[in-house]
Amino acid sequence: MEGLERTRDALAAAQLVVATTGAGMSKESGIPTFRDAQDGLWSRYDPLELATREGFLRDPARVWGWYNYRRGLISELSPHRGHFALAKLAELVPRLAVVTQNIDGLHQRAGSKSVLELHGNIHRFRCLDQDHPFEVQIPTSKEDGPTDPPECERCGSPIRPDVVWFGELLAQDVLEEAEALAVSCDVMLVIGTSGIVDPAASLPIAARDSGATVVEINTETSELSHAVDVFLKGPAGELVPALVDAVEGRSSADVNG
Ligand code: BJW
Repeated sequence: MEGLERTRDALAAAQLVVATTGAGMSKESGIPTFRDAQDGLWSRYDPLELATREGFLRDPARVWGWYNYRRGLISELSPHRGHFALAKLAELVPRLAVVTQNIDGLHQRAGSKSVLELHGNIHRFRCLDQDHPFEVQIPTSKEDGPTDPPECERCGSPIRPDVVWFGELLAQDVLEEAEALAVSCDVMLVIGTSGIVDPAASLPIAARDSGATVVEINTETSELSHAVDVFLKGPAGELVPALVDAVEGRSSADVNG
């Protein structure tokens, strides 16, 4: 497979590799993507009601209940071979950073050490008005039903998940670090994202414009496919391990002379 070989060679020569991941990375763990026509979250739920500040203000119990349900689902699932392979790849190159849009924490659970979470984390909470952190254990739910959010112990405003909703700014330090990684990496792997949501979607473009080899792994073409150097079509759970196997083969060949 020509694309796999080209990617292997680029990885073998790279000093800094960045893997940007989206919902497709977690699909094989059992977490639905957002925009899949059949079983994507937005085919059943309205993003404006559930993933915006305005939606939360309109119906906090609905949004809080939905996140409790999703957190329960995520807690029962595990990272898959692709997550573990990415953690392994970090041991085979001088430096690797994961920049993820996912809020599920699966990269960390698979052992990835350097993970930037662009859209926050579903297991963390803060208050709506003042961003006070909230560290009380929150029960999960087996059902998607309304539940009132707790109130902030300091200011009384409702508690929300520490994720980034539409129309909200990403944490500035996280975004700046992601942009710095994008413009300085030698290889960027773009795994399982539709490339629709900004500013995450601009990172592969920045990497390409700065001279990186950009490799996309996706089961379908995306908004970013036209801009990448290599498109590897297939599931992350198969292609990331295949890539790591190829790099390991290359490394041992080098060691053996
Ligand atoms: C596989 C696979 C397998 C399947 N293997 N691949 C107009 C009004 C207001 C805002 C905007 C506007 N126009 C533009 C904006 C900006 C907006 C935006 O980009 N909107 C677009 C939809 C147009 N962005 C924002 O608002 C961001 N903030 C911002 O820009 O601030 C400045 C600003 C403010 C106000 C106005 C304008 C600018 C914040 C974005 C926050 C996104 N939040 C969410 C929810 C997080 C919390 C939660 O999970 O509940 O983040 S939305 C959702 O989309 C989630 C994801 O991280 C994100 C990206 O989705 P992703 O990961 O790409 O998933 P999918 O489902 O789209 O794609 C899956 C892919 O996997 C597909 O390609 C499959 O083929 C593939 N796949 N199985 C490999 N096994």
